[in-house]
Amino acid sequence: MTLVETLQKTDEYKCWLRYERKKDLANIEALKKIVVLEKTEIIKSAVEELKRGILSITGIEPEVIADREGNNSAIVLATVDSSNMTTLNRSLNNDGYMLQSFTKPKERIYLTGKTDKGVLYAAFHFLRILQTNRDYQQLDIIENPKTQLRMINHWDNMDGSIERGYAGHSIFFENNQFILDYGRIKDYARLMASIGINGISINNVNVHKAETNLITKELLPDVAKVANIFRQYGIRLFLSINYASTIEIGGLSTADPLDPQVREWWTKKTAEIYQYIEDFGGFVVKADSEHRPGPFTYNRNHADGANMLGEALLPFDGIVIWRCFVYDCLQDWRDRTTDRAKAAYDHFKPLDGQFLENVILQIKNGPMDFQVREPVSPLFGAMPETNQVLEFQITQEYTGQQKHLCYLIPQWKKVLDFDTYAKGEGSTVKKVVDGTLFHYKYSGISAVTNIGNESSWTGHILAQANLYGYGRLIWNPDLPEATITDEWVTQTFGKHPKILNTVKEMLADSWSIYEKYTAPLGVGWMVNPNHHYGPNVDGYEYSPWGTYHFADWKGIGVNRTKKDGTGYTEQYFPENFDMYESVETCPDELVLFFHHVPYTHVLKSGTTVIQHIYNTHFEGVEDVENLLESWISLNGFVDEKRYNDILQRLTIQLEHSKEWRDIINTYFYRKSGINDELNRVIY
Ligand code: GCV
Repeated sequence: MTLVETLQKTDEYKCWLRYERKKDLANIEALKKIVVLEKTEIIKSAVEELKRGILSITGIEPEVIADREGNNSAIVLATVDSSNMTTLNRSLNNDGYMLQSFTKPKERIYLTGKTDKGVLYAAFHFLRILQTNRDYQQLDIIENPKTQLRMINHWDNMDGSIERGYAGHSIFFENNQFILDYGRIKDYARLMASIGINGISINNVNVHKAETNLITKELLPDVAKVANIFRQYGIRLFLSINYASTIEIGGLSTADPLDPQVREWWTKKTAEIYQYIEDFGGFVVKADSEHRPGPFTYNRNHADGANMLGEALLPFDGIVIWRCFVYDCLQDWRDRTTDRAKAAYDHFKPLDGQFLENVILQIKNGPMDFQVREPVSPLFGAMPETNQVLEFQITQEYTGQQKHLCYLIPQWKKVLDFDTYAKGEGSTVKKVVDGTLFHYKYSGISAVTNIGNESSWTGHILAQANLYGYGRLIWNPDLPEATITDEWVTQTFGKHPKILNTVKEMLADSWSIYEKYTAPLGVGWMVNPNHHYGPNVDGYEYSPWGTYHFADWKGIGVNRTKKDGTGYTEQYFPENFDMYESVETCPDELVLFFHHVPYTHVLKSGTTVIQHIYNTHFEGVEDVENLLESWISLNGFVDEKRYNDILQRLTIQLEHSKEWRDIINTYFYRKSGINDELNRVIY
């Protein structure tokens, strides 16, 4: 048995596609036959998945038959065209589908997609209904994804390592070669398609020498093999490229985007890529940031750089995803007007309207870098003439590195629901990135994945909830958190109410618990240099001139006001500017992100800043103790392997949360000289 075949038998590997046996579904006539009205590669995947799922859930091995007349009870798979239901076209967008069931005269379940991709999504939806015990006999559902580009970014390097990866090595690369473990890549594609992902970039945005070669004829055949698997699941493959490829592998002496030779090189290179991969998605680019090359070297701007690539991709319907995470990591903050938070807006806002139609700007959710708590980036909504994509981080770089439990759906929902006021009230981020606010040609949501080659994919088994939840949330940003969590827990652990209620509660509180013992009131960055794990108040590597929190003996926080600070608040539309500019109206949770205040400043909660720091750090540890107890109460309800695995992580979390508590409390006690009102022991 191969390694992947062994893994395929384990619950942790199957994630939410466990297809647990349900006795009450053992004798359903409609599940015994599958009628297929159109055959494409993607519909073949849908049939295969239905067969696998139904066999596992019911014990029935469905037979695939041709039956246009409807004489049999069956599941019927069709596209709108093949089923002649053309009126449906008006109700469905490209990836949309309909689920309908009838009990008379025969039991028929129709899974109808606008395209074959819709059929595949409908098949996964139907299996979800069976897995979560919902009524499959009364189906009348129309589903359209609200987000057009639903993307996953890998930060995988060709040596097999993963930048900010906490679940083992890459599933694609090892020793500067492709692994081409088709079984694993296919299972990955199944997991991703089941939550609606339609684009995956497979390599790190920091493109080193080895990954630069991915677009050479030596490696493109292997890239194409991965793309072929993805295609069967409706996923387009993207590559991160080295902006200076013309120099690194093209034999030119420049990467100037306006140089005709450079442009010609990219045009030819892009055409070559499409010879290998006909549906290649396009390029993801990190330029002029953290030592990456970019157009600045040639006194060109980011529109010049992105448009050069856009032009090369345009004839093939490819797109450029150009990241806005552009800042000078060696910036000296001592003048107190320089502010990393301002960088993305300062670089990109003036370029609005100058990008080609197939260029999309990818913007991190916050202005800094995936901290536990940040305000929403003011760039959302600020560029009506430029396609925008939102970037989240599923991998838990600053949120516990998959050793700590931190369910990120509540954080992401807050971002998506944030009102930018770009076109008056109701201009939420979700409306910017679903393209409806400004009628973008391309828009969507991306995230850095948390998977690796460990048996559970995500290291911490409960971190699978972040991956699942990400896909479900971006399909429909209005889905309630509770719905997503219920679905995930039930599919992952079964339907026992004790498991459901306990795990749901643990997940729901986990982000705020993590915040309590790590990052008070919007302060981030108090982590060890480079690997970013564990407490170190002044540790972050890009703060050589001091700290990112500006704490001294009198107070703490960064003054980002227009009045006398860095002026960052000005980047927001007036309603949000007003809210953040005044310490009176700024929400407590972000007060130290926007204001420098004395330790004795009284928060809206009624406590002083210093007392809040002490309290939350003590509370945070107590909360982790409760998480651990909750999990222990599930002993016997969850299989031993997964139970012990999670137990072990929560035990580490408890130990490390104490370290956070002690280091942070001691630091601020020594700095401020103010005692804890409750006289608890602060080392
Ligand atoms: C891929 C942060 C991370 C880097 C990452 C960078 C980015 O700075 O620490 O590892 O690089 O973000 O998003 O490009």
